[in-house]
Amino acid sequence: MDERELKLKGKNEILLLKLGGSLLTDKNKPFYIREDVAKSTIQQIINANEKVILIHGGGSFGHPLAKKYSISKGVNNSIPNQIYGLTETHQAMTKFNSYLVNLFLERNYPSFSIQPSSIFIKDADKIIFKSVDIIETALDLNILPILYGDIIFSKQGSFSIISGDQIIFELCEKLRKYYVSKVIFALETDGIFINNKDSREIKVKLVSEIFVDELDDLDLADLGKKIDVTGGIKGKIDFIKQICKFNVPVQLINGLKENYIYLSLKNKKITCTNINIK
Ligand code: IP8
Repeated sequence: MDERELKLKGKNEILLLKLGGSLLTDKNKPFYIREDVAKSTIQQIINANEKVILIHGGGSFGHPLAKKYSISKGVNNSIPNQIYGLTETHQAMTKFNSYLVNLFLERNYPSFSIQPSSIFIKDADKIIFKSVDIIETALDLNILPILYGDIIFSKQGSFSIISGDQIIFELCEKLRKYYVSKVIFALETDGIFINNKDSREIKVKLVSEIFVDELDDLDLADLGKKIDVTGGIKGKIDFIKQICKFNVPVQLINGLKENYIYLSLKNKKITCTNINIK
C-alpha cells in the first residue's frame, strides 16, 4: 500500500463543488440571481445525491460591495462608512446563501449553512480554521454543508475577504475524517481557454486535459474582465496549484450546460478542463 492509500484508509470520499458567483448571478446587475440556473443547479446536486460540500462565490452580491468599501485591503479610515460596508457585504452574502439553502429545503434535501466569517479568522497572513468538526459532523449526519465567500476578521483587529476558492484550499488541507476525491469548479465557461496559435479564425481553444505542473506555461486567453475582488482566472489557477498539492484532481466545468453538474458529480465524461496530478 503506498503512502496516499495508507492516508486514505478508513476515510470517506467527498466532493467539493464550487458554484461560481458569475454562474449564479448576473455580475452586471446588483443582487440579481439567475433563478433558473440556481434552481437547475440545486436539482442536479440533489439528483446526484453524492457526499458533497457546496461552496459558492459572491457574484453580484459580494463583489460590488467589497469593491466599493475596499474590504479586501482591511481597515482604512479614509473610506467613508467602511465598517458599515463590511457588515453590509456580509449580510448580502448571507441573503444570497439563504436563497440557495432554501431551494434545497423546499425540495426536502437537508442542507445547512455554515458562515465562514464565524469559523475562520486570520492571524497576519495565516487563516486559522479550528471548526472542521462542525462540517464533518454535518456530513456524518448526511447533511449538505454550504459555505460561501465571506468577510473574514483578523486577530490584529482588521478584516478582509475569504473567497470560496480559499475555503476549498482550507477544506482540502484540514478535513480529517473525509478525503477530497475531486474539486469541481462550476463556471459559466467550459474551463481554461488559451490563445490558439494554430488557426487564424478560431482565436481561443479549450484546454481539456492538463497536468498541474503545466499550468504555468499556458498562454491564457482573455475572455473579458468583470468585477472580481479575489482574482479572476489567474487567481483561480494559483489556487488550483495549491489544491493539487494535496493530490486532489480539479475539474472546471460549464455549469450552464445541461446536466453538467450532475454528470461531473457522477464522474461521467464531459467537455471541460481536467487538471490532473501525476
Ligand atoms: O466569489 C468572494 O468570494 P468569491 C466573496 O469566491 C465576497 O471570490 C464577499 C466578495
